[in-house]
Amino acid sequence: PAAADTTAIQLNQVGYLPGGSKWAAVKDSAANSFAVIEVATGREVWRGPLGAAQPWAPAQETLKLADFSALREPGRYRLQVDGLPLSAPFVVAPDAYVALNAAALKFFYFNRASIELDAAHAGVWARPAGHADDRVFVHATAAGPGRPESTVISAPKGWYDAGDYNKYIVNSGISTYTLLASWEHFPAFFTSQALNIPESGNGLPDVLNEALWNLEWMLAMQDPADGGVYHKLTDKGFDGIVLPHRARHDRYVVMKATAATLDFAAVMAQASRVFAAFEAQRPGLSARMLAASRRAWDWAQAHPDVIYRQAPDIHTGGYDDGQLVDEFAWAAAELYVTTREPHYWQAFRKIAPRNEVPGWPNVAGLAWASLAQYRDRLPSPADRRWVEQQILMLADSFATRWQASPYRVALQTEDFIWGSNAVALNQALMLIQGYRVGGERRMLDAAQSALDFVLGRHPTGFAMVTGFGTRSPLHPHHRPSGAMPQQPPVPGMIVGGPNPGSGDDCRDQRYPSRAPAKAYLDALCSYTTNEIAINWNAPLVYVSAAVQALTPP
Ligand code: 9MR
Repeated sequence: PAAADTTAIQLNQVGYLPGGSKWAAVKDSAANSFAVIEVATGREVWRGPLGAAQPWAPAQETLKLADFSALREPGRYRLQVDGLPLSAPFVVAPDAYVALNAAALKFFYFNRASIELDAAHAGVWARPAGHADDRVFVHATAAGPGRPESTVISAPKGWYDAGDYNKYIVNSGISTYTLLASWEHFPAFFTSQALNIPESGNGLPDVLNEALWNLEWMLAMQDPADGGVYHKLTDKGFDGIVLPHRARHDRYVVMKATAATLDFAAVMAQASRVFAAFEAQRPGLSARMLAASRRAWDWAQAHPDVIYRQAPDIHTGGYDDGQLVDEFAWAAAELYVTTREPHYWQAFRKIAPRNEVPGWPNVAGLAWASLAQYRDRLPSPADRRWVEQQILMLADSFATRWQASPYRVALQTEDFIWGSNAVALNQALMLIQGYRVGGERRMLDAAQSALDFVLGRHPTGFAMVTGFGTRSPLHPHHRPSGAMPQQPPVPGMIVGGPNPGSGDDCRDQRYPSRAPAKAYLDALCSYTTNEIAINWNAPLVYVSAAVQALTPP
């Protein structure tokens, strides 16, 4: 039979929790009802009315919604609408997102630098070690009295950023934070998880084992002479589509800059409080991280406006951000929560930026999320109310948009930027903070909808995570996957998603649509819509764990 048309009836192709909300989007059709069919028996187990046809601007389409939230019985089903092909199959299961979460986290292992991926842990995606990064040159832009140009330093480990083989502190910051926050907010969920990574069983939960791989690299990116942090460790240009051990070019640490240094300070402060509970397994690590964080903070006080600028001989990712208030606020907030020293709280209060959806250039939301998590550490009840209000205001605005959206997502046309799938997930992450603070069910349901969106209730008909769902990306812009064309892509990777600014990265292949929510191409060349990245996978880890852990049975 022909491949299912996953665009006619769009739903979460991975599945739903018995107690979770369940929505599908149906291409405008004459039908006014839908049925849920059990796959094994062909039996109709549910019938309900379709909503009214409504246009959704980002996709330039008209859709009807099907709500089958009340279907709680575990099983394997399809949706049926007269005149349309059957939907992709999906499950209702109490552990619907457990395997997805594990794969999303294991992606970080697959993207590790400086280690061989052996068959015992990596299966068919085994590969030799790439980039030892033990002989890295100090670039002219990073030279200082202690480390003149061309000094050789060692900064191994860490994760490759994305489909490329470079390591960027700014993007590592938000990604590592998000994994550590997953642990801080849902420790029970992650305690029971076994990922089969080399460190599994060593007494640390695997989410922390994985985070530590990157934290150890980050520590090596701090200049011991003054506490400033290099912006990135990089080749001069991007590699071809080869496995990492074949990508042999000189590596450089480039320019100490304020955003990188503050992101480092924030994450090290957070990591310090997390690893304080594991002193027995990692003696001294927590204290070392806090000392590194304080030194980075001090460097940023003395160098408050060193904006990263790409040197003419460096052509890899920029991650340059000219707006640093949010980075200062985030570092101050994390340092306050960890140390409870009033001067950090004063520093935060003085500049407190508005709560907004997080992304690598805007980390304000991360500060608010940590302050909310530890609001019992705030100096006064008024401070506590202030933080709760900031969390609830943003979450409420997303929940309101979700409710009013004919497609049941908070995303609007302007949210379809590079990495739009992660915009949806980071909105969900902030909705979850709202749910955790205020307990309003619609905030959890709206977060669930964002997960549905990236898992197939998506106008492209794709479940946007490799290896999951009926129709998922087969050609992500990911060098290891592209270099092993005989294997399916590395599993558990979320691709960037629709990006109407996609331009001409694929000269020989056409984007099927320029509608903001549909400008997506499953092709290796499409780095603007089909790349993968650590900062997109991290909120997939967070949100899938949160929805799994928080949804009532
Ligand atoms: O995610 C980044 C996006 O916000 C920027 O618009 C884009 C262009 O600068 O870069 C994206 O990040 C890429 C990085 O620069 C290099 N590694 C791959 C990243 C994902 O595409």
